[in-house]
Amino acid sequence: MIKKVVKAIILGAPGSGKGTISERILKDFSMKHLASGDLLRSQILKGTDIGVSAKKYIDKGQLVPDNLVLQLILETIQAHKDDTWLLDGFPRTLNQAITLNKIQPINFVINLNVPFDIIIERIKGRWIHMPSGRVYHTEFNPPKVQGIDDVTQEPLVQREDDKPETVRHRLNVYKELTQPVLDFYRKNQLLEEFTGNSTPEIWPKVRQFISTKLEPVQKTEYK
Ligand code: G5P
Ligand code: MG
Repeated sequence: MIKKVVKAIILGAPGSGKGTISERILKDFSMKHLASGDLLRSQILKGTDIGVSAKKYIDKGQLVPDNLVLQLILETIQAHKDDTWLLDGFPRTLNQAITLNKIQPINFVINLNVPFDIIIERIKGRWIHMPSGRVYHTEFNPPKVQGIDDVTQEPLVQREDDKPETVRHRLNVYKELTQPVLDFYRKNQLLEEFTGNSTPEIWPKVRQFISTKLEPVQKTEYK
């Protein structure tokens, strides 16, 4: 059944392509992108109290404590209560999932399943535009001009937590703390799993699935 207002979640290990697939979803469907990582990095850029506290955890590849993340996300959800949105990277702990469940019914949860060895390799080539969260890759999705954001012409940076040893730690944290979140949504029959080695392989299946829930606004062709 196609609904008017939809609340959806996209989950997956660090580097599984949540940001990349979300960008494609946003082009083809009318949704707001609420990404916990982008919201936290924006707090860091602004130098807020939450940003200063969160940076210590993010740079080490640890999860930011639930109380800080919940404060930020619940405020954001409240501000977008009448919108159709896609929540990226939240919830990441069972406690976050249970808290969200109490205040906001969710229509579906997409989980991206990409092998860890592929993730470790691809993250080495990631560059981002910090203020917007736009994501590039030196080979898979290069900017028009090397090191420069296509939209603002501002410089791109590599994330502090993308160092190989930190990425490995993030993947372990994911296995330990976020797998129970997947079980939670599986049990609630909300989880839709997409497995593959690349975004071109996964994206058409995600698009097809979302088309059963939301009317597409356009169809974008990708290489
Ligand atoms: P984030 O920002 O949520 P992660 O760790 O969940 O970070 P991340 O790293 O942002 O996830 P992603 O969005 O899943 O990864 O992946 P992506 O950026 O789209 O793709 C990765 C790279 O691969 C890109 O360069 C992309 O171009 C490339 N790529 C995509 N597809 C392909 C392909 O097919 N082929 C190739 N070759 N390349 C491809 O969270 C960061 C931190 O914030 C805190 C935590 O500290 C976390 O570690 N945080 C939270 N803490 C507590 N609770 C929460 N809910 C939190 N949310 C964030
Ligand atoms: Mg991301």
